[in-house]
Amino acid sequence: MKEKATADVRCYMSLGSNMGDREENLKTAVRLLRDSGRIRNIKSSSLYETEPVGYDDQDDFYNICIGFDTDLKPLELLDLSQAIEKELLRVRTIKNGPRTIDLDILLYGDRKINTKRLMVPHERMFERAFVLVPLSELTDIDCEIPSDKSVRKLRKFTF
Ligand code: PH2
Ligand code: MG
Ligand code: MG
Repeated sequence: MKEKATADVRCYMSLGSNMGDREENLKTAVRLLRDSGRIRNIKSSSLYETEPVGYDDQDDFYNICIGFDTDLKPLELLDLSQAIEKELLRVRTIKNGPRTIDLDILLYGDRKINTKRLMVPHERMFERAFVLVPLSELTDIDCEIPSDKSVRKLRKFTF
């Protein structure tokens, strides 16, 4: 019997960069997600410049959020994200510190996932304006947006 294809799930991700060519890093990451062939109908928020949250002594970030459909399972999506971070030469040094690229899974359909490797919804997303402001361009989110750090809309983001 032919195996039934897995249905696509709508997911949301936050992407950030504060090292090197920030916009190009975001573009490369989104293209690599698309070129995996497992991610469809990608819609991006505008591009934002944002003050660092958590660890202050670093450059401002460029942040976007994207929404897409995928047949990847949550941990497969995490593996793909981490492979892309590796490809863009992300080196993990300081926690919350500078990075060429960071891809965080925010929402995976309406699933709640609580494993050692992956928490969905993302555990800190509701404390972060740099996530919530771009995300609110893509989907209705009913929550308060913190205003302690600046989140400045720059322009439309194309990849
Ligand atoms: N990512 C962090 C910590 N702080 N601040 C901003 N503005 N943007 C980020 O993407 C970001 C951050 C950890 O991943
Ligand atoms: Mg992050
Ligand atoms: Mg991360």
